[in-house]
Amino acid sequence: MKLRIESLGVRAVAPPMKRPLATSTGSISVAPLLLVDLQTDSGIVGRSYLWTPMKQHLAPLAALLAAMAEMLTGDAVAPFDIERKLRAKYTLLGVHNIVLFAMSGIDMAAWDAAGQALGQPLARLLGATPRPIRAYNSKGLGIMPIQPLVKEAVELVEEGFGAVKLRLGRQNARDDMEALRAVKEAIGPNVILMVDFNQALSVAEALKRGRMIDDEGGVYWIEEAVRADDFAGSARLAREIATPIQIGENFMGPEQMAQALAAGASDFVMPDAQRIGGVTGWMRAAALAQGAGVEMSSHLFPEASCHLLAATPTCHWLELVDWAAPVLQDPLQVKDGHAPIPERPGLGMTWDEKAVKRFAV
Ligand code: SMN
Ligand code: MG
Repeated sequence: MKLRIESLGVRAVAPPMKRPLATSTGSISVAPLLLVDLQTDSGIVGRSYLWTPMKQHLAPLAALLAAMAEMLTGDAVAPFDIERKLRAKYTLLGVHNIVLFAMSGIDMAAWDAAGQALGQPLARLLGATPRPIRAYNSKGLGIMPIQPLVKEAVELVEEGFGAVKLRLGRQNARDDMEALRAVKEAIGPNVILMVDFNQALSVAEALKRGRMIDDEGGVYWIEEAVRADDFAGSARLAREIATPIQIGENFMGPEQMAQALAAGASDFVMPDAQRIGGVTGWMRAAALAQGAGVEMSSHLFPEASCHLLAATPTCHWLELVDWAAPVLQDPLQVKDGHAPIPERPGLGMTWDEKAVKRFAV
């Protein structure tokens, strides 16, 4: 496999979300995505996509990708080499946030190209056999009135899942607890329920609500109760709250995940492929979770994450959202609460070009 990078194409799309989502940070109803096409000299095109919460964030991310592509033209499609080069070029700017997102997008597209060149799905490239990965339905269940919330909870389970995630972080703790009880009752005791505060709480408030959730019982994990980079505060929660504490979607690279693990910031981790450094960053993070004996789930990007979780020693849960499905020719399927890993080479994603045109921004 001796592919070289010829060029990089990026296209911005914003397909509507079937189930809009209100979190404690605001509401989203479209999925702003940047579709990445890594053109190689053999004709193989490596594909990945990146997500941002607002359409307005796509242009600066696209500009970064274009700048990186210029630095990589003619280089081998070798993800570790690409990582080393880009980390060196961006050290003085800071390998964080959207710089890291752009690097992750290129990394995932490079691994996809490698998979295509070898005719193997990414999971196999990583040394794992494709198998169904246990998934929770993470669509919807935002901060909304009880009646539609309860209806949506039932619908999400009926889509064929044994686990769903409820967003919390209302002004008043009692209102959160009311929503939690209503959803628990609607889905029954056999469906697993995670809750996600999206960093809404102070440490004191998180301790208070965490104790209320402990008393209520039946919650599988409490996600991002406090500011994502407050590892000390999160560690206090993990010590004092019985319900497992989950963080990780905002880990900026494996280095930050190492710091969180060292601080005992959570019981579980859930890195995001775009923030942890793509496939390469994920595999380094997976070794850290193995060393710490901590279960590791994914955040968004289910198409890539199912491959990654298959190769993760402490594989826990795949977060299933369908935000990219409108622009994919073969969206991920779910059966009996599991996502089967497609046998198509690489990440197995091809764009539905008609839909890409329709949802272009
Ligand atoms: C989340 C992430 C990104 C957008 C909306 C909601 C949430 C999750 O934190 O974990 O799914
Ligand atoms: Mg979350």
